Amino acid sequence: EPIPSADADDRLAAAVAAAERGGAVALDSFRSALDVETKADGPMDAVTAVDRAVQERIFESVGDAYPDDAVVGEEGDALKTVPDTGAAWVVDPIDGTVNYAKGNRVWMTSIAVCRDGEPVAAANYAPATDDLYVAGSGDARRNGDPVTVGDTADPNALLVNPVFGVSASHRRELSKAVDTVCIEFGDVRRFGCAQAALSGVATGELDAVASTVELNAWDTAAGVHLIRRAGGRATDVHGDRWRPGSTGLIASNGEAHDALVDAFDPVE
Ligand code: 2AM
Ligand code: CA
Ligand code: CA
Ligand code: CA
Repeated sequence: EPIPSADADDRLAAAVAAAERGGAVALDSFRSALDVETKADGPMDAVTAVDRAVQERIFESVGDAYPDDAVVGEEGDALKTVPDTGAAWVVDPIDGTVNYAKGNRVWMTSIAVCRDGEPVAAANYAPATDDLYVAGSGDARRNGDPVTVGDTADPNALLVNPVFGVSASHRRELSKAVDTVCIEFGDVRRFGCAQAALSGVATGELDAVASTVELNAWDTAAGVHLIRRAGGRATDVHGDRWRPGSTGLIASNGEAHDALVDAFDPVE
């Protein structure tokens, strides 16, 4: 584990404030009539004007507090990758837009702070249920209470979220990953919100997530930091320590991590 930088906890406070402000903007329009637009990957790759408004609100909040930090975000022409040096904020204004647009409560406003390319603070806020998951240099917490990953070790008892989205370009990867869980592990859970699944691993609601496809930092960094601070493990698809830009993500309670890597590693 890298030693989190001394300023991680100052930025965590600002990240929580920004996630709550952005989340409030999203909650205002939750379960109202929305114009849902389709992005490059088809109908499951959705976006609304609310996604953009939330990102704007968060960027404003972060820019006021830390004007010299880099800011990465899913929407618009924001920076898309985490720089290798310095402090960078990684923002997913609404993670789980399809759930959000359908009125399903499982969506989050996600913010990670990275230092030299490694997440050091995280705030995942689920406005519809008012659940807040945070971690800086200390314990991961849900609504203020310390949380730890679960202790399920038997592969046949693991609840696994295979892949996050179902983009047009990754249908086959999803079906293979679901197959792998059904055959080698306990059962499938698909939250429809990457950060909710990762937050769930940090609290023991879920045992693992497994993605073999390339992921963006806003779908991963905050949740990976929460899992690490909760005692779990996060690697790429080959079992090497996860970093933004890694290929795939296996994140788990740590108990059956090697079995997960073996099962999902595309090199058979
Ligand atoms: P999003 O809601 O921010 O787009 C379920 O679809 C999960 O996968 C969500 O967390 C979603 O994030 C994420 N995801 C990432 N890339 C996606 C894509 N190309 N298509 C659909 N979902 C995607
Ligand atoms: Ca999206
Ligand atoms: Ca997302
Ligand atoms: Ca999003």
